[in-house]
Amino acid sequence: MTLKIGITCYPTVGGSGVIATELGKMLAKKGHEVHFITSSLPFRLEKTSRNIFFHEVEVNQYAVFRYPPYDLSLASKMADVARRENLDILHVHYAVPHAVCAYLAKQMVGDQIKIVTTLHGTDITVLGYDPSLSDMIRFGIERSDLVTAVSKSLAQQTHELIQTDKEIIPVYNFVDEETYKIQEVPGLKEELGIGENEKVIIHISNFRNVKRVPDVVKTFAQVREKIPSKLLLIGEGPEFPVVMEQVNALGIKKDVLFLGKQENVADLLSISDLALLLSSKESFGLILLEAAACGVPAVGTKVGGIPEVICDGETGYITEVGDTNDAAAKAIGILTNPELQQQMATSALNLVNAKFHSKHILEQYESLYYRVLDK
Ligand code: GMT
Repeated sequence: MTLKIGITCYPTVGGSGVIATELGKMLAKKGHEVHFITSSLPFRLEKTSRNIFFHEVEVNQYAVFRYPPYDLSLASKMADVARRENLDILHVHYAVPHAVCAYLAKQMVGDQIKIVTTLHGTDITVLGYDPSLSDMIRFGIERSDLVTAVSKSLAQQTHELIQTDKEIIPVYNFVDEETYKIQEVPGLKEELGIGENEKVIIHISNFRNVKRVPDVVKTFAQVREKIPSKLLLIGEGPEFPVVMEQVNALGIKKDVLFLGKQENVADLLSISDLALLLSSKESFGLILLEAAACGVPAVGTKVGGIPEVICDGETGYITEVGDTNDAAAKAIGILTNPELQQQMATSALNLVNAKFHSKHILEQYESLYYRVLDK
């Protein structure tokens, strides 16, 4: 039986936006009708295709409103689309404000529509510490008909931090295996000024404080002393100037490539030998999965969901937050041992297929939709 599903996410925000959009695309391919209800076209939704519809949330700028009420406009749009299109499900990504808006919409249209909320991390591990928000987050979670989290760790953290008994079902993130795969990208290393014999280390993030990008640079500086290598820094965000200054101060400017926001992440991963994600908070770390799918081992920190994505000693290594000496030693261990690097690449691919395959994750979401609808 095919379903009519409304999806709301932050269309421009990293991993959660990517997962929501890719899930919508896969559901549509399977014959479900998918309605994106977002503030702008999700960035991975290049064009609308069969079974995919986009409903833009417009915020009114009436003079009477000092702050334009985005949340109310969203709830009202959700209710409008749900009624008009006869939606079965509103699948929202993030408890605040999206689950709360969905609840408001449900109050407007009636109980037959079910709310599925997926927690991605930031709303719990960052906003959850704010006492003025935690009640609202709990409300959004508890009023949802079904709640998922992108890792077991996030599900557990939510129970502890938000103090809720609500069942939270871990459903892992996934990648589009058509895009993220082992492939040759001839000429790209040369185009970027990287020597054939140089190793490539990659870090991709939004340069927020929790990503600890300065630790990535410190780790790279140690690797570079032992191995000819380049660091690719992809993305941008608040810590960007700090990192630039650090790179200059360390005198390693010629070996660090600031590439900013990039569309062709799979290509850049294809020329990479190692991914680094040394965050202090990370519910999953989608980039680690993208790297694994491209056969790139990773070194990541022992926080949140990272140890669920990196299989320590098999697809990469886990290190303590802030221990850049250990991270560097582990990186050097991989980069100086081609046999180990190859073994880890193979294990990473096997892990993606066994634990995170998109087909399997899609089936999990579908069966949860049927469960919540009692079908
Ligand atoms: O990491 C961010 O700042 C962005 C945020 C997002 O909304 O995309 O990422 C969260 O969701 C991703 C997709 O589920 C996860 O891969 C990230 O680990 C998670 N970020 C944090 O937990 C800090």
